[in-house]
Amino acid sequence: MEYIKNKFYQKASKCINEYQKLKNEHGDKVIANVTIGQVMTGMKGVPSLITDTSKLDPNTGIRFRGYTIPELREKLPRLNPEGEPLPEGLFYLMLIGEIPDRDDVLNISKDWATRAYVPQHVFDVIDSLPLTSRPMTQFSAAILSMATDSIFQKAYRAGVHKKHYWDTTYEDVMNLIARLPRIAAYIYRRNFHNNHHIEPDPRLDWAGNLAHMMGHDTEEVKRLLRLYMVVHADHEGGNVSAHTTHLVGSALSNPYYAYAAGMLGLAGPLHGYANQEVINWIFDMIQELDNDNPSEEDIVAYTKKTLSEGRVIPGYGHAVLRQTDPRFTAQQEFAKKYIKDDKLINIVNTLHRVVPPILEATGKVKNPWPNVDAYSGSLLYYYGVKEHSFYTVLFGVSRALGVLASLVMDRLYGLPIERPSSFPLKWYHEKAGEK
Ligand code: FAM
Repeated sequence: MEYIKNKFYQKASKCINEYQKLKNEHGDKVIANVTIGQVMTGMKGVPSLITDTSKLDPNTGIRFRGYTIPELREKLPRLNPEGEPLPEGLFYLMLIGEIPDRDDVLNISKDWATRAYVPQHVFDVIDSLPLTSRPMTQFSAAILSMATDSIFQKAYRAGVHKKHYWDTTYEDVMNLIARLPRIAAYIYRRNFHNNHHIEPDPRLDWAGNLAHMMGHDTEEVKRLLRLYMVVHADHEGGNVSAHTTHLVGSALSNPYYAYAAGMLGLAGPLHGYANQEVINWIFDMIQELDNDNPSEEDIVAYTKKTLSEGRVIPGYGHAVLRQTDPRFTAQQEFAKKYIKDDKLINIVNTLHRVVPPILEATGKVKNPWPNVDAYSGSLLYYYGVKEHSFYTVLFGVSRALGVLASLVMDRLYGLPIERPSSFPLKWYHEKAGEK
């Protein structure tokens, strides 16, 4: 499967010169001013990272190498005309910058199937954790334990030249991505199906195999997981999971360390844990109202009550987006197409109507619209993946595609260690002209 690696190098190596030219010839050019407000609100909008895989527009949402989600759903190869595109195709697009043909995608599926072997000690690490430990704790521990296999780390210690770092990073990244469905499914079956594990089927595609190993071996769940893996894969470079993976990787930590660190960020409730929180929050509402078919008025009242308790409404708001998230819309369209009438999905749709004006009325929420997490849990639940404490693991499996494709490029460009400056609060007071 050297073909994909060679193709990547052929295309991406041209950018090394562009990077060097910008650094050497235009290093002094000013591209932005930074305000105290930006520093005080999480550096939003400060251009400071290089990420080629995708770019987020506040109003139109994510584009992967220039393609919107509806364009991807139309153009990326799929297994059958009625299905969803394979995430393997999106990985190819993010890495190489071109829409793949069907053979390219099937080649990646095969490549990952041959790399999917998970060493026994990874299962031992998972099994050593109590069942009370969260699935994301088990997932990140499992990823970390695979660092024993890092080819990059071995090559670094052997003194390989820095211009070759990308090569062993690529190998680690492909191995890591290939193993994730097996690890995720193992955690799922361990926690929720009495440790009855299901062996991988190497003939299946990456997401299809995940559904199979989780025990949801239907075409419907495979189709849903293919969509899920595509829409969650990347959201430019500044979000917590992508930025953390890049930051840790910038110290030349091996890809297992870098991605495990990114996953610990994804596990936070303001980021990827929000997909679980949405379902937790809806179920708390149902329980409190003692009604699984709440009226619009009940939902409005519960939303306002949550806000009055100083809590956030999960699945709403975004640090960059200022419109409904197209990842939300893609899932909503999927639900419209395949699901006729479902109580949980009806609640999610009602929330979509009532929450934005309530958040807008607070006068402080910059984006009152739903994000990706507002829909994902209800779809999984509908199709029988009801164990919501597991949902962030699925988000994590998908997020590997974008953040690890970027890590290969970081190493190809030879990006340096990241090291912004920090100052005491007093310094900012002085800059503001205060004493
Ligand atoms: N419910 C209630 N208050 C909210 C809110 C929400 N959904 N979204 C923002 N706010 C508040 C926010 O807490 C802040 O309040 P204070 O000034 O009192 O601290 C104020 O509105 C201004 O925040 P912002 O500038 O609009 O948002 P941020 O850029 O600081 O934060 C989010 C962005 C996503 C962390 C925030 O909207 C939020 O907490 N949303 C709910 C959690 C969630 O759904 N996260 C998932 C995000 C996602 F797409 C992902 O990463 N998967």
